[in-house]
Amino acid sequence: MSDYFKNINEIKFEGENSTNPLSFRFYDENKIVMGKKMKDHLRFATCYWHTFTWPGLDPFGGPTFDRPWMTSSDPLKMAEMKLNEAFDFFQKIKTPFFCFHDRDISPEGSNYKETQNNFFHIIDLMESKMEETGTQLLWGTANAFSHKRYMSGASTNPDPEVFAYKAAQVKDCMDATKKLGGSNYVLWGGREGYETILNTNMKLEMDNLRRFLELVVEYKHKIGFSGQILLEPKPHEPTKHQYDFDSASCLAFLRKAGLENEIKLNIEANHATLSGHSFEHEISYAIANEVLGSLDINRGDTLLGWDTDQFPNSVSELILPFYHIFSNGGLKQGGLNFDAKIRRQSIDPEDLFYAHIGGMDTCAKTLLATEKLLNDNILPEYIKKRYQNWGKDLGSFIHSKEASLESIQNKVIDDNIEPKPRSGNQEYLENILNKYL
Ligand code: XUL
Ligand code: CO
Repeated sequence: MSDYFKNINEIKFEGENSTNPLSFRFYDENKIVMGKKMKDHLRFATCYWHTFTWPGLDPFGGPTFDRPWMTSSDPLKMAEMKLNEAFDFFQKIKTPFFCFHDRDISPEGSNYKETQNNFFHIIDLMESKMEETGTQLLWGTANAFSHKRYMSGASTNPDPEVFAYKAAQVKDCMDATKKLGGSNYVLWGGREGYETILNTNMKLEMDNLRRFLELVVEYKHKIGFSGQILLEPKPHEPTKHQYDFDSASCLAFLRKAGLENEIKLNIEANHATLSGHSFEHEISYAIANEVLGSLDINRGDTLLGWDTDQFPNSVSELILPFYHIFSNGGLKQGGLNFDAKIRRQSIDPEDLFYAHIGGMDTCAKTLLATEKLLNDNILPEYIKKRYQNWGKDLGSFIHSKEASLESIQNKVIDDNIEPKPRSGNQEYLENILNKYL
C-alpha cells in the first residue's frame, strides 16, 4: 500500500489559464508537436536519488524531510516501501521514465553477497512494478562514490581491490539495467579524479579508467545490452580535479582509448555551467562530434559556486539547448532526466509535485517555442548564409586534396583576395530569439 502521496491525484493537463497548482499548464502529453507526441519528444525521467533518497541534508544541517521510508528500522523493508511510493509518484506525475543508482533502491549489506541479494530482490520487485504501471527505465547507474571505500576514487583508486569492487558492482548494475530494458547505462565518475597531485599517479589512474571503460564496453556486447553507454562530464565536486571535466575532455579521453564509437555523453545543465560553459555549448559540442546521448536537466544558481541541482524554470535558459537538440534529430534513445532536487525547506509531499510540474511545464513551453523557431527557419537560414562561401569555389578548393599553404597563397595573390569584415549581427539575432520566449 502506498499512502505518502494519497492526497494527490494524477496530474492532468488543464491549460495555460488553470489556477490549480497541481495541474499542467503546458505539458499536454499527447499533443502533437513537430510530428510527434510531446511525451515522446521529451522522454521525461524522475530520478530516484534526489526525489526519494536524499533526506534534505546540507553541509551545516541534518535531514529535513520526514519520509516514512527513511526511518532506520529494517533497511530492506524501507527499500520496498520506497519502491511502492516511487511508482505511485511516477504514475501520478506521468514521467514515462525513471533513473536510479543501485544504492538508491536497495541498502548495502554486511558483505558483497548480501548487498547483491538486496539489490536483486528490489530489482525483481521493480520489474513487476514496471510491468504493472508501464513506467520505463531511462538509465541505471552504480553509485561508486558515496561509500568510504571509494574515497580515493573507484576505477582510479590506488588500490586494485577497490577497482575490482567497483567492477563487480557495475556488472550487477548493468545486468539489472538490461533486465529492466533500460535505454542507457550511465557512468558518472564521481570520484574519478584527485584532491592533490602530491599523492597521485595521474598516468596510471587514467590508464585504469580506460581499462575500466574497456571492460564495460566488452561486457555490454557480451550480454547483448542494446542501450547506449554514457559518460557524464562534471568538472569538480566531489573531487577537486575530475578527469571527465567537460564534453571536450571526455571526448579526447574516449578517442585516445579508441572508445569514441562505443560511449556517448550524458550532459547535465549544472555540470556544464560549473565547467565554465553554457548548457547549449556542451550540447552542440557533443552534437558536432556525434556523441550526444542523453540529458540531465536542472539548473544552477549564478550566485552559488556549487551544484545546486534546481529544477529548470526558465524558457530563456532552455531555448538554445532545445533548438540545437531538435534541429538535430531530437533526443532519440536519450531523455530528459530531472537530476534536480527540491530545496531542503520544501518538506511537504506536494513540493515534489510542484517541482516536477514546473520542470515539465517549462520544458513543454520551450518545446512549443522551439517548434515555432524551427518552422520560421530564420536562425538556420542566417547561419546557412553566413557560411555560404564555404560551398563555393574557394571553400571547396581549400578542402580539396590539391590545396596546400603555397597554392592557397598563390590564390590570395593572383585573385587579389582582400577579405572584408562582415557583421555577426548578434543583437539582431538576440532580438529574433526573444520573439519566441
Ligand atoms: C552528480 C550527478 C549524478 C549522476 C549519476 O552531480 O549528476 O547524480 O547523474 O551518478
Ligand atoms: Co547527473
